[in-house]
Amino acid sequence: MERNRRVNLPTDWENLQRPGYSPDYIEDRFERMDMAYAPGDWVATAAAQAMYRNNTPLLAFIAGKPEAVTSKDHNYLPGESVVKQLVVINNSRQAVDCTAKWRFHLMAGQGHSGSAAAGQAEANKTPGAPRPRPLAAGTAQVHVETGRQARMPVQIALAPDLAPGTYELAAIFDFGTGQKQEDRFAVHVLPRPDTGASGTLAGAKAKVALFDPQGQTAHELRRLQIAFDTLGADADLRGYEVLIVGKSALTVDGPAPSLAPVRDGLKVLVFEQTAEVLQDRLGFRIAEYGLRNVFRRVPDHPALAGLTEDHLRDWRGEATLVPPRLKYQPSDKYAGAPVVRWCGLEVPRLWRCGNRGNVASVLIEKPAVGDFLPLLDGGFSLQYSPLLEYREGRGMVLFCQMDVTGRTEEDPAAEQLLRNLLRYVLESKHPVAPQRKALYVGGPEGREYLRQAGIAFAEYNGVPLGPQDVLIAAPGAGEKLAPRAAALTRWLEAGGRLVALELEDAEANRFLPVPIRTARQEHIAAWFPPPGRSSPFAGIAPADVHNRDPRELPLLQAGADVLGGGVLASAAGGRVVFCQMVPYRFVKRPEASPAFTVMEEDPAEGRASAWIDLATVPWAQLGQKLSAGQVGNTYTFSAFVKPVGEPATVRLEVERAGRPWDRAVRGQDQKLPADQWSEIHVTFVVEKPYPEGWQAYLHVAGAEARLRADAFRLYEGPYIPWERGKVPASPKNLLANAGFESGTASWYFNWNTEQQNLRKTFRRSAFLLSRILANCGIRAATPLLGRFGTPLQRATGPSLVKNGDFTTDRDRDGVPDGWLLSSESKQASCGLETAGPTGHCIRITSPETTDRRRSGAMLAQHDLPMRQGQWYRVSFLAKAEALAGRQVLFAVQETVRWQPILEYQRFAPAEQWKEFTFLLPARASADKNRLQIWFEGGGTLWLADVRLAPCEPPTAGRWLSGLYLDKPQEWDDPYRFFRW
Ligand SMILES: [Ca+2]
Ligand SMILES: [Ca+2]
Repeated sequence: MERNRRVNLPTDWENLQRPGYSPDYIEDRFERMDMAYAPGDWVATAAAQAMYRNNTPLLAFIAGKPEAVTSKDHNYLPGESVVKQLVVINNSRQAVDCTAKWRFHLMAGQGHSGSAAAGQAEANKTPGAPRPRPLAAGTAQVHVETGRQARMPVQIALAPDLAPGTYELAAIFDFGTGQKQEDRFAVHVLPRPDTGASGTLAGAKAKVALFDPQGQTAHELRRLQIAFDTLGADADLRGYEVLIVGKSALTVDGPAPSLAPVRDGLKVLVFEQTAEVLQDRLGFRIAEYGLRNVFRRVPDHPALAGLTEDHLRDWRGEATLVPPRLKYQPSDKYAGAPVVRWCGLEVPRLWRCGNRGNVASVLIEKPAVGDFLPLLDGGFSLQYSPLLEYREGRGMVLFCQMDVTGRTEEDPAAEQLLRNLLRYVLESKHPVAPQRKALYVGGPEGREYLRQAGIAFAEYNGVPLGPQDVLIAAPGAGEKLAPRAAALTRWLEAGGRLVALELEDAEANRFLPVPIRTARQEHIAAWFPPPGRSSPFAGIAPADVHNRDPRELPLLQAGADVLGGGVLASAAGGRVVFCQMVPYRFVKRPEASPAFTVMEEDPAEGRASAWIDLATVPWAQLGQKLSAGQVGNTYTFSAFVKPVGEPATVRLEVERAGRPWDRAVRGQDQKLPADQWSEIHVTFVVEKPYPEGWQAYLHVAGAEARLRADAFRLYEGPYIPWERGKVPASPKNLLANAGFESGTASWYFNWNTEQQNLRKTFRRSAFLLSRILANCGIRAATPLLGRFGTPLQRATGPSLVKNGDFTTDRDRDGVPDGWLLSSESKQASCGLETAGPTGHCIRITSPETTDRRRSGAMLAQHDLPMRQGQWYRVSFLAKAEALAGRQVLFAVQETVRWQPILEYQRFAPAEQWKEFTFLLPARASADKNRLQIWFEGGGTLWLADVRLAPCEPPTAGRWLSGLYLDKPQEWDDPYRFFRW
């Protein structure tokens, strides 16, 4: 059908005078099912089909085993039993009889390998094809009353000699009503790990060290008969070829070995670490999500031997890296919704309910700096990797965030992956390729980007290249390289590598050995199968070339092996690589965010001037609200503006400070030259009253504009030029703080939205380029190795709380030294106990009462001096019993005027001990402060180890530097829950 085709409607002359609309034609339709086209024009998507299939009055399907009906266990070993249930749900208005016939057979249309999806598609395409011989079959009959459901167990014993491959459990449900339903479930049988190619690991000769305070990984290694030495954090790693870092071995602030020996060839296998460690200690951006499927990015990598995408989903049992329930703080900002800290930012998050079937609980965002090869990826936009190989010097660190260790049930694919990983690091036949030297030739943008990305490079100046050199050629390179085309050809044949960025054929063909053809065409997205390990594009996903800001690029058409529709290509046996989408065309200053500040620097007038950075914002307004001028009078609005770095487009406007926001004047857009002060002005007559007042502002257009502004004037009368350095002769300025000498006071800075499409495309293409260069042997240095051995200091000073561990009570009255207990109720009491995680705690009890406000209890300590703007880390352990009010409050109050210094915080202790931490800025400076923890109503609260210590701002952390080029913002967290 032709969408949005114009359809003329006949004129209904007879009824022309009737009320209501009488449309002449239909053209642009609001394309919603109830508003456009005929119902038959709409085709159900896969999601709609799933809705139809699962939302009829009768529903029958294959479900998980009785202990876990939602489980999707599908990876099995020969000799195991597959246990499922056939579930029949009767939501209809009558009782039904259902006959379920099931059979288990080798998946049609495939041998003992290949994907289930392909096999299923094949089976669906050929309904007449003979069905494979069933290996097991059965029939069950059930009577289900209306509103009830029935579950019929199915158990299939897999023969001990069953060939590995994809099998299928198929069930047909025949209801007495004549309705039939069908369901299929793919079962993947993997080879026994102790047979065939994946035999024992005991023969590995490498000398292995293990750092594993938790001991879960040691248990796995012993089970696999791998010899290792258990080392402490300060051990000397010399003499070891492999270091294994056990699951959860690292903590944020605890000791761990330094990984500097990696540069000399040490191989490190890091098993599952917590989100906190990966983010706070190692500086990764992470996603803690609980993925149940991931994708192969380098399918022929030895770590993935014998595993397909089918095996990498819905693992048996539960993962144990993260607790089954989300750890969060209830947020006052988001109406009590859970918030977590992601990159130091408070972001709302949905609750988590269990880890069943998880294959990767905490994933690492693919870094844009350093040689990181994702072997698997998953999560939002496939931006995260749960299996990431990092190379530096002659060694490597392999991060395994796949949930292979300590599952509640074993999964054969998890076991296969574990053995693959160990074999890969224990065998010495996978040396890390040496680093090469980079030279750059081309325009300034590429050079600036390489600098930002930390790539060490030299300028290409025409000297002969060595076979280990990599030449990065960007637009502008043709001039320099054309005279040396013959030498370049010889160099490429000798082993040289050339990375061509955004080159068009006219320029490239001046120096390349093979002529290419490019065409400027719009590029949005492309799909290609994951490149192999030896490809110059190894580790790159279609998602990395997804352009969220569609535009024309010089796509490769001919003369090279094209990937992704020509956005990538290689020639000369992979020695020439083309990358036509580069990050710096989307964002040039990735660390910038929209900003308005006042600086005592480079003023047009006085000492201070305003500084504006638009980052990716398309436009912004810097202005003031003021009373409107007199009708009939003439006014002039002017300002000094100095674009920085690049010219900027600005205009002046005065508008009504309320609906309909109509303008008193709108100046012309003016493109001002870079790096010099210009005065712009607009003179206008007030033609009508503006009772709401005016908003007078400078409008700045164009992402990434940066400028200074100063000496605004809005005054009655015609324009009077202001010579800088002289006192202006103009009449009274209606603007306050017009020269920013009092900081940002009186000014507002409005901007609409950052262009997330640019930010996201930058992020992905930055990884893309980093990966292409790394595949050529060009690696940016990162601080990663040093961070392993460098614990994070959480607090920057000692705790201000005296006797916070509740060890002393000299007068033995039950109230610990330095603390006070207060309550409206005389029966409230407290006492010290030698119990709890630290061995000492305080118990606070308030009697039950009908009047909650007349009871409850408060534990307080006075005289904690605090400084405005300083961040404090508050931490304590707590548990409670029978708290009528459920919640407990924490605050620090200043006791002269009773203002909160640290904002009120709520927490809900449970019957088990739990640690609570809050990171809070002091709202004022004061010495007479009272720390207070209190609850209303009856109940008992236990507290231990109360600390309050100055700390670094939570927004400052290792994730800000070293591994990524852009600064994280709240909206960069794709798992932010945005309903509040
Ligand atoms: Ca000034
Ligand atoms: Ca006492």
